[in-house]
Amino acid sequence: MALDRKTPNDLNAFWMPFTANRQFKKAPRMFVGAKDMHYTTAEGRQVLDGTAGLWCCNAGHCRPKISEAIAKQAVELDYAPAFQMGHPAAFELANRIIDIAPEGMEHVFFTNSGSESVETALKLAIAYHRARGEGARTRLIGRERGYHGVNFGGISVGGIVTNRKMFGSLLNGVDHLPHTHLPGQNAFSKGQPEHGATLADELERIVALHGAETIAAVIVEPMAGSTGVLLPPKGYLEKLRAITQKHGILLIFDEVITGYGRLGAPFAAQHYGVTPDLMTTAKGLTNGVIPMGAVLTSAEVHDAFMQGPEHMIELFHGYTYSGNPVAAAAGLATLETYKEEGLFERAAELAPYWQEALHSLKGTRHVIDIRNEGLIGAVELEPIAGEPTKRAFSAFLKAYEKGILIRTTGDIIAMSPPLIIEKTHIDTLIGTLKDVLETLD
Ligand code: PXG
Repeated sequence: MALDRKTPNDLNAFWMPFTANRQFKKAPRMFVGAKDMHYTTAEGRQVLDGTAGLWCCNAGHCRPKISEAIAKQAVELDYAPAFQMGHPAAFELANRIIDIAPEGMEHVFFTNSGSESVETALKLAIAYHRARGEGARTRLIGRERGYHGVNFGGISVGGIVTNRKMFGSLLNGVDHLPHTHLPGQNAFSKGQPEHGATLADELERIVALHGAETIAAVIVEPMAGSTGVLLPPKGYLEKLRAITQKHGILLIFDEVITGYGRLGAPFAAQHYGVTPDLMTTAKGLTNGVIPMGAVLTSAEVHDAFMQGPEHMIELFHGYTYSGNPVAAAAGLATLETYKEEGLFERAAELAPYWQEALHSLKGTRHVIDIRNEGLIGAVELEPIAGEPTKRAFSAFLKAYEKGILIRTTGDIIAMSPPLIIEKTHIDTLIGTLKDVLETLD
């Protein structure tokens, strides 16, 4: 008998990522379709996408231009070896990314995910110094509450305790800056908070402790998404840039969430006016449709490797699917869609409306902080005493029942809708969330 593909016969085999598997499998939530701003559930309900999938479907769902480009590429050139061979789409996509990147970013290394972009950037940083004769620069500096994917380098520089503590001793030679969350001083700030720029000075303390000549790179999310939307205090990123520059340390911006228009500029680097040496990206690069990531580097980083005999491989790193043709086609069609529809500008235009809608939740039951930037928002809830995360997760379930998709981390609700969102959708999203919170225990 043919399987009804909308209701799999058994949920047991698939070990789901970052999911309460046992709970999910007792009461599964399945999407079977999507179009523009909405998902369709297996029961045939429409759910408004308040999160762009997982912060990735910036152009909304099932956009014909992207789907058609993928189909066309799959019948024309399905796969080409990524090492020692090329195909045009990957070169073209690299150029289109550089077209929208901050000045100074000149090269692109393709990966398949944000996590791989992070590993690639960390390896590039260490290898860059070695190539220049500074092989002692091996230390990597991350930040508390930072999220840089789930591979060993990423969780080592990352600062989310639950993602680290199960997995042994991690990379050595890593240190962390303090996080920038100062609720006592900054609660309910609209956009960048006023207080906390001096937290960047902690980098000077770390440099003094270890010696600049042992530090390869500092990696931060310019705006920390996954941990629950923590914005850089005014002046903070500028200070990080100045201190890293002063000590010859590379600055890596992890733009996996902030890249491709989420803040209203192509990248957070432009939004905040601070240019790093390397940038990690993924997600919105292909609208989330085909897995792909990209690391952007300055000419200085790239050129340090371009020495020695020309027949020699310069960098012993790469993936079977680096620059995969179908992914590259998806990336090209995605960037074209963003451009044709002016979606980054649209995000910038909608940001003030989004901000006011979000902050209208101030005073709603359980709400202890609201944070926003571009088309990102977070609503932090007072945790239930002794039961952290439970209140926000109940809100998530209730919101889903009422037809909106939100994300939760800890007791923080995060939202990051597709950039095609209309004001009426914002009203529905925030209005429904208000109802959910007012009726929540
Ligand atoms: N860096 C950053 C800054 C990220 O946000 C990654 C790296 C890893 O990307 P991959 O493609 O390997 O997952 C991310 C991913 C959430 C959520 O709801 C956030 C991410 C992924 C899934 C859920 O906060 N961020």
